Amino acid sequence: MVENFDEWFHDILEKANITDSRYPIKGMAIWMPYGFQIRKHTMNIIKKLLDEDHEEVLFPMLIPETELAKEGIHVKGFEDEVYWITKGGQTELNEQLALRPTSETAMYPMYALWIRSHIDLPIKYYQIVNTFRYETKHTRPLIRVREITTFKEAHTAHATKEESDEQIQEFIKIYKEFFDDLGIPYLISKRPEWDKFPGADYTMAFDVIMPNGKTLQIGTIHNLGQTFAKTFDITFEDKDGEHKYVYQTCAGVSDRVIASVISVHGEEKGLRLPPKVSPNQVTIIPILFKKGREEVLAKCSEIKSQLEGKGLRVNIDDRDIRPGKKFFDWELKGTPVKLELGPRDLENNITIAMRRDEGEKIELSLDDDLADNVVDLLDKTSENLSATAWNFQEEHVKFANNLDEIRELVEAGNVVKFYWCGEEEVGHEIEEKTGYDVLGIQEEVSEGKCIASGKDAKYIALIAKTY
Ligand code: P5A
Repeated sequence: MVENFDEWFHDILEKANITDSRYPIKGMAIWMPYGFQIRKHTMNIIKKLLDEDHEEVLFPMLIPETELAKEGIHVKGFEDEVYWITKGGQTELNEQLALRPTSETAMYPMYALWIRSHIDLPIKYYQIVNTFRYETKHTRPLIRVREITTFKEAHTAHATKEESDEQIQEFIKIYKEFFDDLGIPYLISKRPEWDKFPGADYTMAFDVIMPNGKTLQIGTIHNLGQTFAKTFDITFEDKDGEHKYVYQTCAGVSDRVIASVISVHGEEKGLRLPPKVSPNQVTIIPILFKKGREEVLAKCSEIKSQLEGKGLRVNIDDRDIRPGKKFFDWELKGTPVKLELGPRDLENNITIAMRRDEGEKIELSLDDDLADNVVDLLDKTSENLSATAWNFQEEHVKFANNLDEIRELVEAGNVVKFYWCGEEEVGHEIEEKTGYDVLGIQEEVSEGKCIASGKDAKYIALIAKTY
């Protein structure tokens, strides 16, 4: 477990060549090659999951002020965060243009043109783009950025409320699969009224507990009801000939997903990447002496091809530096399995494998089974990283019976469950008295008394320190 998480996170991004935050605009950073690869593999997973039942599109980045301003609640929610373009060259624009903070108001005027009849529904589009938010809270690479470079946003429209509720369940299922693939545990909750997405009927959120006990929101799913449909006049002619407003949903994940992959699995010595997103799943390290050098290198290439034949991503680190330094580097970069091969191993027809998550050395023989054995080590790595992360979550969600217990438990690095009557003022009171954030409702209950008002509890809710 990492001691000083914020410092560790900051350092690892640079040391592992993930991002460089020295770009001269606050909250905007560069994706470096190693980070870019992790990002690519991560986004490929969510794309594949969405592509089964959604279609990818690409909208312009600029939104005319008149469109952005149309939905009152939405624009109110974002008014302090929008970047504006006011000039084209020397010319003042007739209408200022917003850099999208999210794309509802870019997309929905077009949905109004595209949707005519019930046969046009449902529409299930998504895009992966950069969005801009002038965040006023302390910015942090990947966690709170002003240019969200990896904004996956899905936007759907349906004929009925039931279908839109089903879509919410579908998004929940997709996000579960996504985070399961990454070995990232999650807490799912319904956000309180005061923290839902601006313009939504309700918001479901995925949060992960970071190593320091603070939670990070890593995915949100919103049922927009008919609010935007009414604002942007998105109607369709139903089977009965009546003109009706559509029901809409949207769902998003961001760079935060990659932040969580790094943070949840990382440890003092560096990253521990889940094989599914690791740029190299296997790194081969030749141990080279003058004698037998060519033979060892030739065998390494042969092993590489053998593993690639199983669809694995493999690299050979043949840099002219000490093997110890190579081990150190790949430990830092979190490659899941290392294979070491020296002249003596070659003589004995073996290679020494090491799993990044466990660090134990395993002798594998250099025969036809090698690739299967390596795949097996990678599978075990994925399972172990996931199980370790889920155990951490289980150990860090506690139940409190009063506000003092909440404070004690949160300060000790936990997320805390408590009984809540569900009243908004009481929720605010709990947040004010503790200084923490109510994440949301986890389940409805018919027993227990509210921790603050003493009234009958309606829910078990979650409270935590948050990013
Ligand atoms: C859903 C997609 C939306 O914007 N519109 C389209 C909806 N929801 S959201 O909750 O506001 O954001 C979606 C995801 O982005 C994360 N996020 C951020 N990540 C990094 N830096 C930021 N400044 C930032 N702001 C929001 C949210 O946590 C959510 O996962």
